[in-house]
Amino acid sequence: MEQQHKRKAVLGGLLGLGGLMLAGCDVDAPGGALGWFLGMGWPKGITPEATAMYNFWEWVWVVAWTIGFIMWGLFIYGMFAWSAKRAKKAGKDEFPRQTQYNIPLELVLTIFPIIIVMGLFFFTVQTQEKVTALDKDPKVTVDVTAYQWNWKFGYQKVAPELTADGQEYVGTDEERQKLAEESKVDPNGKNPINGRSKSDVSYLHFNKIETLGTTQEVPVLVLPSNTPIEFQLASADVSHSFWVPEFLFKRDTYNHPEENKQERRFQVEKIEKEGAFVGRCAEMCGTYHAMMNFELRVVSPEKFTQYLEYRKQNPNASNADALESIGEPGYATSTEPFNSNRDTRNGDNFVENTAS
Ligand SMILES: [Cu+2]
Repeated sequence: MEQQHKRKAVLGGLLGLGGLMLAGCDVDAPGGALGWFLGMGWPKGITPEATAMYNFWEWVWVVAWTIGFIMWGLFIYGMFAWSAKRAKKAGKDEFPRQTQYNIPLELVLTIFPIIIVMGLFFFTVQTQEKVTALDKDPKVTVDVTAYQWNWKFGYQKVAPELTADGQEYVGTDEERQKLAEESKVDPNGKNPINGRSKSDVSYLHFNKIETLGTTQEVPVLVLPSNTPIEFQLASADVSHSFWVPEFLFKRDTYNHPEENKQERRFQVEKIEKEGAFVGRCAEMCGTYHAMMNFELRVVSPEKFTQYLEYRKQNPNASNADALESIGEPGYATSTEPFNSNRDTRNGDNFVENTAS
């Protein structure tokens, strides 16, 4: 008994150690032309989470192609080596030696796929845990509200190291948040959903500094580079999905995310590249779903501090003004707004940035 426990403990320890070793390595994917080919058209990621997924994606292809070539090789070899024609020429029977019920072979053919599936499973979980982890100590928390057919971005919290006055910035608009809270109860007493009003928007977040997308203007979400960021997602109507292709990540925006058992938060350790990146809605949400674009504008932390300060000091100025004040293009450069007027049927629903 004692012996058995010991053996179990040793085995457990070894498995744990092996797991740790595997979990500790995040091996770079092949580069160059091979890397490009194995990438199968995926964009290069701009966050450590995206890089982890990209590496995993490429290594899965390495394994898949390797297994593929082995199997094709065996298949083609078998076709020629044991053809009926060849057997006839050699004066042998039509059929080669039959090997069914070969226990060692069948064991190999059972165990190998199990090992492959276990390996894929292990690395999937490992990558997924890294990507969805909520332990990245965010310095900026942004609220993302999706609606048919645009986006609203708001700054919920910014850490002291990124503010001009060195104080933590809390952006919640208490007044509107209180109004939203009151919407839980229908004043006429008609509360059909578990005693709550149909127009309950208490789950939405309202901030003092917000960027709202319109038909004329693509919303530009300004974020600092090299900073941990948390996104909190929600939808004001149907389900949408927040997708920045360069994050290699998307997540649905729900209404009442908590009640719907959805995690509205996700974090990135940092955005490693500055610039403009198009963002899209990735959940079919109605007529103008395909036009529900936004732009992620990644600027240096210093510029971000100036941007935030400008918006704090000039609550009535537009996002474009704030962007221009830090020497950035005022409007989206990665995508264009579309006219969502349903009368436009000539395919000419492309409009210039005209908000100015
Ligand atoms: Cu949508």
